[in-house]
Amino acid sequence: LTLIVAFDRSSSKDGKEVIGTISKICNMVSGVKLGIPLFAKHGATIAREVREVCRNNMIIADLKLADIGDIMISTAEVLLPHVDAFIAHSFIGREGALDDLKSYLDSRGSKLILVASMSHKGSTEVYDKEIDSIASVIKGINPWGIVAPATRPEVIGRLRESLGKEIKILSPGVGVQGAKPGVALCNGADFEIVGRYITNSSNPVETTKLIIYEQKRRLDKCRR
Ligand code: NUP
Repeated sequence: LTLIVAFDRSSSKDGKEVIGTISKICNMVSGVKLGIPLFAKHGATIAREVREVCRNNMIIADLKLADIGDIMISTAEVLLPHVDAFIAHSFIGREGALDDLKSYLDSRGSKLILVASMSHKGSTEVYDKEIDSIASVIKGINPWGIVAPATRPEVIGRLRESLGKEIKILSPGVGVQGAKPGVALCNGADFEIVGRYITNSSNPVETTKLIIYEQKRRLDKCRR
């Protein structure tokens, strides 16, 4: 399984329609990523409810943590019982920040995922210019995974080369942001993250099936 679905919004007061949609697709995907707008609206409850309907999926809290270690740890503590992994920015560096968060998450059996580069154009202004420093922060922390852009597959290739085979690479930007399903996988990613293309679709289940089919088709071609 190479697909992670991103849920960032709800249209109801209690978020029940999001839980309904997630429950229909979690058996087809490896993970579910929850975004800041959902947590701002529903708090930790939304993660607890997702966990109840998707017991076997990796649930990722995408709060893009970027603070001093102490605050990131207190933030993670709130969601720890309901999620499996946390996304943090890498540009904040190791000492007093990512090293503390990593030790904390390790001690609680939770995963850390670091943003290495982003899918929007502005990511080339700083993140991609500093890719060597970013890679060195990531090597020093040794997280479970990183986020790298499906929209710039050459960046995925570069990070894979410098960080080795073990680290998981999660790539957003597929669908609405323009990357085609399977391209990031062909360039070294382990998972593609798809949000609005699925969540805004009139039939999220069929759209998920279609993306999985297209990932396979593209992978068959590039692996030949
Ligand atoms: O660089 C990033 N780009 C990105 O879009 C890092 C991310 N974490 N994301 C997230 O991926 C974003 O917050 C959203 O949840 C998802 C992409 O959503 P969509 O463009 O497929 O709707």
